[in-house]
Amino acid sequence: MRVRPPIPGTLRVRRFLAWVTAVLCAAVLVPAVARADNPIVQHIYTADPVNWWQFGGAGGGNLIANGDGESGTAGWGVMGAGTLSSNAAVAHGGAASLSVTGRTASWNGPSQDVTSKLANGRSYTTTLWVRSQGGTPTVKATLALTADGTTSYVSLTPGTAVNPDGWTRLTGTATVSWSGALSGATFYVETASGTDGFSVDDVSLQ
Ligand SMILES: [Ca+2]
Repeated sequence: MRVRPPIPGTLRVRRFLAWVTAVLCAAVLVPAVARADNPIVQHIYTADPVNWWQFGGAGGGNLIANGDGESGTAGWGVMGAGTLSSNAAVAHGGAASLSVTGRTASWNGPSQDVTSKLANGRSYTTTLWVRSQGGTPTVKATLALTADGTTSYVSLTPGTAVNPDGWTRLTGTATVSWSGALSGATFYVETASGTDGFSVDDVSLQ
């Protein structure tokens, strides 16, 4: 049986120093490699642009573009059937409102895509002014959310009767949340029933 020769003292010290050096090198080099190559670690060190709504905090502006209708129909569309136009004959504020005519279903009305502007789980306050072109329809603002292929509807304001003689204020607060990946979010104004034409002005969602 072979007996291991004793390790001389100087060699022991050298081995210890080599070990200490290796540990120190690893301590310095491993985080450096992680910073350079690991996207998760790198994310901590980079200043990515962050939007206020990602924090779900208070403040921020109106998510509805051209909510006052002073820029024609810019930013707006129609949910389903109907024709949207800028109406200078009636305005709650400024010089014009947005009018929808030719509706064929109660859910038709002025609409706007807000998909990229919402924060999951946040509370939103909606305010708008509505006036009918005839009749006294009950009007409400709704948010259609499509996530993971399923569409759900959030009531943003209670249904409120409006009339052609003046402007009626609609307002409400609702928590907006969804499960999975949000692929679409449409803000729109509709009636509880019927197809009366109506006008909206000073629309805000914030
Ligand atoms: Ca206006």
